[in-house]
Amino acid sequence: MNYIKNGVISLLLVQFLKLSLVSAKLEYTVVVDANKDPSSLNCSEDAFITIMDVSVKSEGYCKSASCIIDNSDHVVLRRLCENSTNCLIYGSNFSSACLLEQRRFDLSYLCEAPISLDCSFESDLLCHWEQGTDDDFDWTRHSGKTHTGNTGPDSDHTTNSKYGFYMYIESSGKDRNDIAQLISKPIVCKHVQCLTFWYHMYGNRIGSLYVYKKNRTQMDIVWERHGNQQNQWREAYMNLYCDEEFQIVIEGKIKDSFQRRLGDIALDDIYLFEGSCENGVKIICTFEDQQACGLNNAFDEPEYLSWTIEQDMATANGPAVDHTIGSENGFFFHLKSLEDSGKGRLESSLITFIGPKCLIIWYYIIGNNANNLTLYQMSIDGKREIMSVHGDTEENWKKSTISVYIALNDKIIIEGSIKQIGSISLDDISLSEGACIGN
Ligand SMILES: [Ca+2]
Ligand SMILES: [Ca+2]
Ligand SMILES: [Ca+2]
Repeated sequence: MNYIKNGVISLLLVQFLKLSLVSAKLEYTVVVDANKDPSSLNCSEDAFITIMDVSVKSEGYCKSASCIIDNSDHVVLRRLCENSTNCLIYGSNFSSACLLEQRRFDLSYLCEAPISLDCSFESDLLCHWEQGTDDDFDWTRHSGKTHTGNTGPDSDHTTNSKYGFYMYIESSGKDRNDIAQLISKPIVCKHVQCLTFWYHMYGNRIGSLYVYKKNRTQMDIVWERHGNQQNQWREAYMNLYCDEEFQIVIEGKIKDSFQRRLGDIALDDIYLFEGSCENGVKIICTFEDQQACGLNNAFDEPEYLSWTIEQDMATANGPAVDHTIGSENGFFFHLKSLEDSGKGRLESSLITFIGPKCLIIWYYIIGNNANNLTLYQMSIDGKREIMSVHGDTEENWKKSTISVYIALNDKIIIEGSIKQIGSISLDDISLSEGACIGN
């Protein structure tokens, strides 16, 4: 939890988020001819002109290969048009020598309009998302339960009620491996953007949910989940790095099985903002970069054990898959004792990210109820327990949600205690603005 580094930035970004939008762009070309009326460059009301290219047409006296438009004319063009929604270009505006005889050239420009890809699906317009057409079926907008029992959510995520809408893939009547895609408007590239949304994947025969980053030549998987994720809405978040324009494709896929379909996958509350997820609304520790996220082992008592970052512990008394990506390739924090008993303590860095926060932690305890995981908040007034759980017969990833009020320079302490052979694992620890609601 790199609180010190991210704290101030996080608070600023929260303020900034409401204003942060991505852009959609449309490219046009006009022919500018000095011997005719002025040419007009037009964008829609909320879109701004960017000059892309000025190239001399090949016919006439002016040979494109030999005619290079002076830099001063590019400057004039930009001054006349850029950051406006429309402008007029006269041939007489230009002074490049090669344009003197035949003032005729192509001018391509871009209309760039801010759009938001945020969508709660409460309106049937799907915001700036569209149904894919190169797929097998469409996503369905729906409220309340889906039409098939034992799969799908009972309510949407935004309103947590049967009146709120979400999108889902209706699995009944579909063929195995059928896909349905939701595709965003093109996104003008920024260094990094954070995409978050909530998904619901409940049922025995749930297929897969993929997010792709699509550019002109390829589609890359940036996020994926497979199979049953229990009857709850879960949050997905991913950084989208880019060096060119791209679209986001969210794809639901029917399970590769001949059994009756019971795999309704749902989606709600998409949110895209500039900056990385870690610096934005929340601090997230997935351990996928194999960094400890500001959590350090405290060896202040001699018998204390060490937490380590691991993956695929299937054969060594740990989870076979991590929580973030549900894969044997995913990483998590892990504590185990080779002896019968032991304790391991992790301490966060000092937190400067103050105020009411929601702390979420995913844990996996192997062993019986003698094995405990306890969280403390360490403040100037001392140490206070904020969560305590122990192992049970159901070994899987479980979630704990804790509302905390963080004061300046508080620390979070995570203590695992193993008394029976087994282990404790942690993944996807997040700290986000405000008390926990609807988690
Ligand atoms: Ca909704
Ligand atoms: Ca479709
Ligand atoms: Ca992980």
